[in-house]
Amino acid sequence: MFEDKVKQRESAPAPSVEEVERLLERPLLEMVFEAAQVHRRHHDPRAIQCSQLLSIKTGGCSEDCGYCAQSAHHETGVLPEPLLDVEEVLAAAKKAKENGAARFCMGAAWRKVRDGKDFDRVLEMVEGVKKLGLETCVTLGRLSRDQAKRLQGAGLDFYNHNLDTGRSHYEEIVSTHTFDDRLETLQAARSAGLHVCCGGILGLGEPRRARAELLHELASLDPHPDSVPINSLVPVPGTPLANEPPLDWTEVVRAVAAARILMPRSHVRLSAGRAGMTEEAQAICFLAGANSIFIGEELLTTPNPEPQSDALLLAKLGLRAEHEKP
Ligand code: SAM
Ligand code: DTB
Ligand code: SF4
Repeated sequence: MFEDKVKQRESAPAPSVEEVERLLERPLLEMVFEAAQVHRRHHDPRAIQCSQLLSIKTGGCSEDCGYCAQSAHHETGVLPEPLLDVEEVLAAAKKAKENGAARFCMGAAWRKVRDGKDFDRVLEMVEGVKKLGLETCVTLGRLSRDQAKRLQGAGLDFYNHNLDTGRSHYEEIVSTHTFDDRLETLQAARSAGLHVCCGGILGLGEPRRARAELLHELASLDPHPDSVPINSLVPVPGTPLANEPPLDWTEVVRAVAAARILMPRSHVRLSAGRAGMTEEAQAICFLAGANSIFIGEELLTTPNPEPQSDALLLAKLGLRAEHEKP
């Protein structure tokens, strides 16, 4: 079994890119079976962690990420808006809690965090959301160690910062910052004792090898990321990747299964792209170890599945929210 090669101690080297590539090429159902076994050894297989997103600062971002609706480099119809008020954010968080979210994730279309009144306001948001009894997560772009400390002090649990794609494919997708910049921010978050949420996007025109590189990098983080979001590209008109053909659903299953095998204890989140997936494909992803989703009608700027259809799907599969007692 491949799992034997995955060292239980995360300080041991992760499987090489070549090994991960071979893992991704295995017969699909063998991979799913092994991933399901790993999943059951480390997690309650009926429990799904539920997070909800809110875009607290939308659009006008200086970065040129080729997939993103919020980059100022692309004409996507998403107009720049100022940072939301604290009250507005807390009202949305309250609603999210009522709708079954355990974690509230606030996203800002920033290249990096700048000290000043906007950052102070984000700190207030974190404090307020935490007081509502929710786990807190923010994704604000590049971050210094000092800023990470201040977020931690305000009650932040998770910092989301994705590696997005393999190192060799990164420059094809983004030119305004580097893969190493992303790694540096992850280190800053970790240095402040924050949990890290870090994953990537499938379907950016990358070869399978780049997916192997991404999974290798994620599994090389020590300790592994606490949450690993596996996003599928949501094609946004006006972006350079608007016409990228969708990936076959089996590639998503392969990435989820590999993430589960490589990072046995992490939460693997079936993230953006669920609205374009069938119930059957999602079910196989849950079998293969996905144990977290975004709930709620919207992601940041694009739609998520309807809450009623998500509730029905979880009920049909015998799954329940992780934070609700069986
Ligand atoms: N600006 C910050 C950053 O880049 O880290 C935070 C916000 S950014 C929108 C957060 C993540 O959303 C990206 O790293 C990417 O993984 C994901 N994302 C953005 N647009 C997407 C799309 N069209 N499809 C799938 N995932 C997307
Ligand atoms: C993550 O990995 N996916 C989320 C969250 N982290 C910030 C974002 C998905 C964005 C999908 C495109 C949009 O709605 O703009
Ligand atoms: Fe979008 Fe974040 Fe890239 Fe800005 S840095 S363009 S918000 S993904």
